[in-house]
Amino acid sequence: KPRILSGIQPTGSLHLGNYLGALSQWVPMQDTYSCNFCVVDLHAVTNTKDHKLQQSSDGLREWTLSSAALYIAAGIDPEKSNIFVQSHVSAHSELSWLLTCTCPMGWMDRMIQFKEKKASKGDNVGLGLYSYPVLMAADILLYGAEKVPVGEDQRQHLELTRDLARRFNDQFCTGSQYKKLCKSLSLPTYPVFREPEAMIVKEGARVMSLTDGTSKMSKSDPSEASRINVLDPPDVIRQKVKRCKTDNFEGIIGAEDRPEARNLITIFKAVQPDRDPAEIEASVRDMNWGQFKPVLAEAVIEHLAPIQKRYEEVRGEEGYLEGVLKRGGDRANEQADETLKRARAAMGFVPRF
Ligand code: AQP
Repeated sequence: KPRILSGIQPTGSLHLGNYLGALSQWVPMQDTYSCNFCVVDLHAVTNTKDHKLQQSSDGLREWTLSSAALYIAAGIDPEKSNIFVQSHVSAHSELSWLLTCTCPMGWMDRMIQFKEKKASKGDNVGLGLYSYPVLMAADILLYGAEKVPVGEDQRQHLELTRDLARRFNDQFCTGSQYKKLCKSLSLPTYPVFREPEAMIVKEGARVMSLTDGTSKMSKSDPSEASRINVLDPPDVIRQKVKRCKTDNFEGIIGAEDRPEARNLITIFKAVQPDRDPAEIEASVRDMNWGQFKPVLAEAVIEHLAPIQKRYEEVRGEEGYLEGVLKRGGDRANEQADETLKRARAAMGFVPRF
């Protein structure tokens, strides 16, 4: 089966955007692909001091475990897919350094996401955030992933991954020397890295903030009211939906330029995947906001209920989650070490005695 790799940063409690845009999209991939889903905690620490993560390392620990448990609760099956924590596989950090040393500064200076974050955070951005795309490249290349499910905003980072793979292969994996070396170490002679392809997640899966329909729902938004967390209790969901931003147009469907309305309808459809989208629209077309909001809240609550229940079971069963992460980490280490060993050898590091 072709390999896939994806992950979420444990920078907070996972929200409806992470669930609809990532987790729920991963679930059906398990039947077609050999999947690696990791909790990317090394990426999470690239956030600098204005971020809530800095308030306590307990936060990182808890969000890492709760994210992994939510992967399972949302339908990622540890028997089919490999679930692990990024920092449990030290090859990610090491390959990231090797790639950092082959990456021209100019390539990094072009990264749009860093420019945007720097513009909004000023001096609060750290070196880790700058070199984050190289760590992401290491994540992908270690497992020889053929496809990477990414949002449109990550497309440039995936292009960088392809460029880094090609540059490394061209620089270190051609010529008779390389082949001779591989043979002497009993390693395969084909180039170390596979160039991955983007699997762009469909546009409808983008969930916007409840307080501003033009910016995406995000863990790092300082306002709790801006997002629905997957683990929010029903009353909290009702309150958040009740208070969310709307507009003064009549009816909740129609007219192009209505970001909040569009977002709420998108959510309403996404949490009822078994219903026909046209029929869903027809059922709420004549409602006003006061009528629609409770209906929306109940649909979200109903959709999340089984996930929340499963989450409690996963967290409640002593040793279960740890066992899943241990097995996942062991399998990931095995695959990653293989690639790292070849990358080290190709660059000229003396093999371990
Ligand atoms: N609002 C969203 N709508 C749809 N998909 C989303 N994702 C995130 N927000 C939305 C998807 O979730 C996956 C993991 O994201 P991440 O945690 O690695 O980073 P992010 O995209 O930066 O997510 P957040 O929630 O906004 O986190 P912070 O605030 O820490 O930066 C990705 O597949 C992403 O597309």
